[in-house]
Amino acid sequence: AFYYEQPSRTFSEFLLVPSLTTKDCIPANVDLSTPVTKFRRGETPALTMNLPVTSAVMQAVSDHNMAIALAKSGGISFIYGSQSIEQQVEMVRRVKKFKAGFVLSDSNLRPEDTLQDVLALKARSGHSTIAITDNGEPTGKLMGIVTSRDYRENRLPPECPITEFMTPLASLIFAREGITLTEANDMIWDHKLNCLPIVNASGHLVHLVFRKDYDSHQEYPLELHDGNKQLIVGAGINSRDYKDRVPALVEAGADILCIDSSDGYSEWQAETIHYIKETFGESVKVGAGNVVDKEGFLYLVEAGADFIKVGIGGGSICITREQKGIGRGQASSVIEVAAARQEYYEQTGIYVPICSDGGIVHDYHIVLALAMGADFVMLGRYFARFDESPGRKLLVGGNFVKEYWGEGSSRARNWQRYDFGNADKESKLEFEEGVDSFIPYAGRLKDNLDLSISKIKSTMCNCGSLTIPELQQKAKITLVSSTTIFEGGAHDVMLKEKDRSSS
Ligand code: MZP
Repeated sequence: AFYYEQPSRTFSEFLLVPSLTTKDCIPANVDLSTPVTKFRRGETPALTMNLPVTSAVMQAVSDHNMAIALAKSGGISFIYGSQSIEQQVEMVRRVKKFKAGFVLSDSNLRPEDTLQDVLALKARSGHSTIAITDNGEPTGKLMGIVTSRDYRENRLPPECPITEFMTPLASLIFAREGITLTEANDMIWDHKLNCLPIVNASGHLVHLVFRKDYDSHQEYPLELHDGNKQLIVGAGINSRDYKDRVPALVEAGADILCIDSSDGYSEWQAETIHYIKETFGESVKVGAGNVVDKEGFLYLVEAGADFIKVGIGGGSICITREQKGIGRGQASSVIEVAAARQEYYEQTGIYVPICSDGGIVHDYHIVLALAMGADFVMLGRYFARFDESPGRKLLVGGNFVKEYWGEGSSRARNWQRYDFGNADKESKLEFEEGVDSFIPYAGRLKDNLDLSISKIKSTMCNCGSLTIPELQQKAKITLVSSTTIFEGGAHDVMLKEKDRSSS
C-alpha cells in the first residue's frame, strides 16, 4: 500500500494570516467573478460566474426555485438529476423561462387597458415583474412596474384603467421625466436609504417603502435586468442514462452539466464525457468528479471535463467515510488538486477550474477553499436552510427547521450516484451513504448570501486581495493547533446568548 506522509486536513484546521491592506483594498472594490469552464491561456472562459458559489446537485437543495434565486444573485445551481428526465427538464425550462423584468411596448399597452389585461399578459408570459416603458425597450422611459404582489393581494380593482391605478400604489413607480429603465434599476432600491422611493410623475417623492414592508409580504425588492437575458442554470447527470438525459437537458437550455458521483475516478465518467464531447463538441460543457487527488484530476481532465469537482466524504450529511472508509480531508484534497491544476496549466496552457464540494461550515471556509486554489465552491447544507430550497419547513422543539437529506440516503434513493455498473439493480440502494436530517431554518437566500459575501470580501481585504486569483497568489495560510482553534471562539466569558451557532 501507499502511505501518505501527512494526515489529511480539513478547513477548520487552517487560518489566514493578513497581508498588507492597501487603501484601495476595500470590500466595494472586491471582484468575486470566477471561471466555470476551462480555457486556454489568454482566452476568456465560455462561462463565468459573478460569485464563486454553486448549489449542490441534491433533491433537498437545487430545484428551479433555488436556481432562480441563486442565478439572480450571481451564482449557479445544478438542478438535481435523481429524478425523471422529464421532471428535470421541466425544472430547467422554468429557470430559462424566468425573466425578472419584462418590457411592454406601447403598441400592446394602451391607456384604456385594465389591470385584467396586464394580468392576462403576465400569466401568459410567466414573468414575475412587468416593467412598462414608453417604447418597449429597456432604454425607454419607465412608466410603471407591476409585481406579483399586486395581483396576489388583489388590491386593485380589476376594471381600473391602467393609467389610474399606477400612481397611488407602493409597488408601482412613476419615474421622473427622462429616467430610463436601466437607470431605474439603481433608483428602485436606494441602498443608502435602504428603501424604495416612490416618485410621482413630476418627480416628487410621495412614499418610501422599507425593507420590512417587503419582508412582511415575503416579496423581493424589485430587481430588473438591463434586456431579457435568461438566467444561467446547471444540471446534474449520471453515468447511466446520459444518452437520453443529456440531449433532453441540452434541448431544454441547460448551460452547464455536471456528472454527479461520490467517486468520479472511474471509466464510467470518462465514457460519459467522451459521449458528450463526441456528440455535441465543445458547445456542451460538463464538469466531472468527485476526486481528491492529482491522479483523479488528471484522469478526468484528459477525458475532456470542463471543470473538476473535489471532495469525498466531507459533506455534512455524508457517512461514506464511516460506511466505507473512503475519503480525504477537504482542505488536503483541494490543495493537492489545485497544485495538479497549476502544473497542468503550466505544461499545456489550459486552465481547468476546480470546485471544492462539501464540508463548508463557516463562511471563512469559502475563503480558505478559494485561497487554496478552488475557483468556486459547491454548498448543500448552506442553501438547504433557505426558503427557496425544496425541503419542508417544520417547527421542531419550538424552532423552525428545514429538512436536509443526502443523495446517498434511502430517502433520495440516488442509486446512480453510488453504483458500480450494476444498472439492472435500479432503485436498489444496498446501504446508505447519507443521512436524513433537520437543519436550522435561516430565511431568504438573498439576505443570507449578501451577508456571507460581505464577510468573504472583508476577509479578502485582510489578505490584501481584490480578486480570487490575487488571493490565491497572496494568501498566507497557517495550520493551527487545537488550542488555537479553542482560542478563536468566545472563551472565558459567560455568553448572554446561549446559541451562537452560525452558518
Ligand atoms: P454540504 O455542503 O452539505 O457539507 O455538502 C454537500 C455535498 O455533499 C454535495 O454537494 C455532495 O457532493 C455531497 N453529498 C450529497 N449527498 C451525500 C450523501 O448522501 C453527499 N452522502 O455526500
